[in-house]
Amino acid sequence: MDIQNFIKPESNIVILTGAGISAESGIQTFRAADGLWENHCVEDVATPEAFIKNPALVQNFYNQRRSAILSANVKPNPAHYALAELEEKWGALNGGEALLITQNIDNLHERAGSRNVIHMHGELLKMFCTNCTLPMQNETAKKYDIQKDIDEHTLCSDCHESGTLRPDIVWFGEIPYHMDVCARALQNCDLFLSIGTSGNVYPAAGFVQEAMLAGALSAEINLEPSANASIFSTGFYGPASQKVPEFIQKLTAPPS
Ligand code: BJW
Repeated sequence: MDIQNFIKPESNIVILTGAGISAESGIQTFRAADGLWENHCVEDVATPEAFIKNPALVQNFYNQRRSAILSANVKPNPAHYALAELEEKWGALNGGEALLITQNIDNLHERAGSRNVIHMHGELLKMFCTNCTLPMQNETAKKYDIQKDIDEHTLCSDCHESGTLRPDIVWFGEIPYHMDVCARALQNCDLFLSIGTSGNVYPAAGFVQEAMLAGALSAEINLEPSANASIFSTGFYGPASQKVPEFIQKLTAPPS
């Protein structure tokens, strides 16, 4: 299917990215290889219950991943740059809007130049204080930048308690951020593009259905068909660094 010929002027695009877009930048995907981190199932480390039971273990998981994304080897790849260029050009070319929603907690979209990024699962370089935050108010909590490790001695600069800071990550059972913005964009979307996500985690995995029920076309770009591949209008399979720039080049080329 040639998506380009179906995109009319003033079309709105919603792009959802997952761990696969950052794989070629040197960041391991969430469910990579055996799905284990130091013999713990990754799903079991990314929960509020795990944090209450063993905060040091959970902080260690995120401390390691924070230092990994800050390492000199980790850089945006051509897929991140192509999306930043799309954001910059789309309004002028088409008159519509392009919204980037990422499940990723790294900062590679911003480093590639994307300005308007929704981090629905939070950000690894931010933290908040559980003592200063009302229960279930993670989204509106005061966020602090963090580049170093967090441990039981890290002090909150506001309440001066120690051991109360946690990474600004949406864990299983918590409500993802900016759901209202996502729902509005999916309602008004003409093309939904999903990149590098396995389609296992909701609500993100259900976005394709929401967009299609509102009349959108949809495409996925992934190494292999995702868990909900059969729902998409079309799919392009291969490394994101190659397939995303190809797709965006076609989408933004003048009609022949
Ligand atoms: C490449 C590539 C290359 C590789 N090029 N591609 C039963 C049924 C349905 C739902 C539930 C259920 N039981 C519980 C739930 C809800 C639960 C859920 O979905 N659980 C599932 C496991 C079933 N969801 C939640 O709890 C969410 N909250 C919620 O639902 O609240 C209720 C609510 C919602 C809305 C409104 C009101 C109320 C919260 C989910 C939070 C997820 N958090 C995590 C961890 C934190 C971040 C972190 O530590 O990294 O977010 S989980 C983890 O999965 C992480 C990711 O963002 C997320 C998605 O993973 P992703 O990105 O798809 O990565 P992978 O590794 O799975 O896949 C990578 C893909 O890339 C693969 O397909 C590769 O092939 C591909 N790839 N290299 C292109 N080079």
